[in-house]
Amino acid sequence: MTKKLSSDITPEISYSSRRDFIKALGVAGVSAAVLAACKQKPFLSGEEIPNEPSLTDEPGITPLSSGTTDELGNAITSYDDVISYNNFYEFTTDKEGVVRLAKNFQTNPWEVKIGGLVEKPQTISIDEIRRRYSAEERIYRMRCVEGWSMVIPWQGFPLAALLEDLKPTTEAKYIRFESIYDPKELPGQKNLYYPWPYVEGLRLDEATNDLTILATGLYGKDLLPQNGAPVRLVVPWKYGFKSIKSITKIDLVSEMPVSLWMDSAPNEYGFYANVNPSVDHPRWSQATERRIGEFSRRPTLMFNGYEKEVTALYEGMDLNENF
Ligand SMILES: Nc1nc2c(c(=O)[nH]1)N[C@H]1C(S)=C(S)[C@@H](COP(=O)(O)O)O[C@H]1N2
Ligand SMILES: [Mo]
Repeated sequence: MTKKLSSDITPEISYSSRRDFIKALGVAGVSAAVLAACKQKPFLSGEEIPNEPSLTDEPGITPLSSGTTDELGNAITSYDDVISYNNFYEFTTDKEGVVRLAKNFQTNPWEVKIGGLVEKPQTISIDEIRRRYSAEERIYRMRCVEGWSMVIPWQGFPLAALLEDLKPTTEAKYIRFESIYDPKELPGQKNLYYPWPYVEGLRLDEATNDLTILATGLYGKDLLPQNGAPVRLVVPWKYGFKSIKSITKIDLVSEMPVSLWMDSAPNEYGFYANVNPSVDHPRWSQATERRIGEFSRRPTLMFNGYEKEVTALYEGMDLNENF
């Protein structure tokens, strides 16, 4: 099998999605003909468009306890966008096609096999995970390496809580995660270009940082398959691809794990993948991003705006080398 030189993760240039457009035009009251004519040139700036999160127009959505913005005052992304614009290559590389293909994906029963360099290896069911670790709400920005971002209200628990129960041995330096491997149910895994299963990893001190959570829900509801049900990682200061979905295996290891992206395009995707506006991707700039639901781009923040919480983790490291 020949490997392509670069991956399929491409910058998001033209998702001024029809949906966003139609929403905005609804507000402005402009005809569909004008929409067609202006497709490539958005004429409304983000500032003119009310970006109210629609918490109540989806049935079954619980009002959020911690408000409708993140700690920087950014509005949370609409539920509709969070559950219908997804990267989940096990289904398809088409972001707007995941939702349909993932619809009937079975995520209960589900087990996570945990082992490696721990005193207490265990296989836990998703029900047991939910019982043992009570979920709290965390509103986090998520910045995809492709140049778009969202603000998502997760429910989850600190990965540190699980690690405490596993009792990593002193040799454990990294944590390695694996997503489900099931080519019969996951059409994207028939694409042999990618080295399935999806693998990701963190350094142990990154894994135990309080920002790092295992999420089981969002917007007050259980995760849907397209968002990585029943349990996925969320590491908000790193590019979205680190936040591995539908986890079936966790191992504590002594060597830096090789992720799916490092394996398929090592010159483009490093182990750390910290959001950093001054380190460009080889094929595009990372200085700005488009918040889904907005039209104009905004500057990307160092560590995705979580500098205070995580800068100390990388003291003395060259972040250009360790991208
Ligand atoms: N197993 C798995 N996890 C994954 C991905 C994937 O393709 N497979 N895509 C990643 C990427 S690139 C991003 S941006 C986020 C998207 O999460 P969301 O669809 O819930 O917003 O999931 C990440 N986790
Ligand atoms: Mo991503």
